[in-house]
Amino acid sequence: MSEIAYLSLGSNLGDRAANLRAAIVQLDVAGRLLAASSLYETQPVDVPDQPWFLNCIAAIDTDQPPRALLQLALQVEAAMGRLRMKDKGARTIDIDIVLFGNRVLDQPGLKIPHPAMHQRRFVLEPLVEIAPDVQHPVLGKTAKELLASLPRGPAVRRL
Ligand code: PH2
Ligand code: MG
Ligand code: MG
Repeated sequence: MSEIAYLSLGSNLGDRAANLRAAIVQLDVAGRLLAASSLYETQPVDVPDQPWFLNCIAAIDTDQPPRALLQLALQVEAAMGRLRMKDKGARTIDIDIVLFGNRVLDQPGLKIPHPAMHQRRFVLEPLVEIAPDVQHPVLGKTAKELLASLPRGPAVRRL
């Protein structure tokens, strides 16, 4: 049985929009693309001293188990020449699994839902654009509800 996974993509080096689009195309090895949000220009969080990001969300219908999907996402990052210079620092492409059906996983290197997704406007705004009613399986709230309860924070602007 296939499941719907929501991936958060981010880029803040090089041609950011081209990087996001290329990553979405390459993710077809992982499943069928159901929807991709608009691109959002976002102020960096956690490590503020780096270029602004473009972020988006892709929804894919996948037969892969979560660990295999993670491996495919990491392979796409590597194929696109991602270098990990600094934790949470600038990168050509970052692909994170934010939701995977209603699964809850806490394994080394693989936490689903993504542990910070409900606090990040750069995740929730594009997620609400394509899936306002998707449920967070631990918090029991929809993406729309999570976004509505966020305090004001770093800037997120839909392009
Ligand atoms: N990713 C991070 C850290 N900070 N800030 C924004 N705006 N967008 C990101 O994708 C992002 C971030 C770690 O992966
Ligand atoms: Mg990330
Ligand atoms: Mg990542």
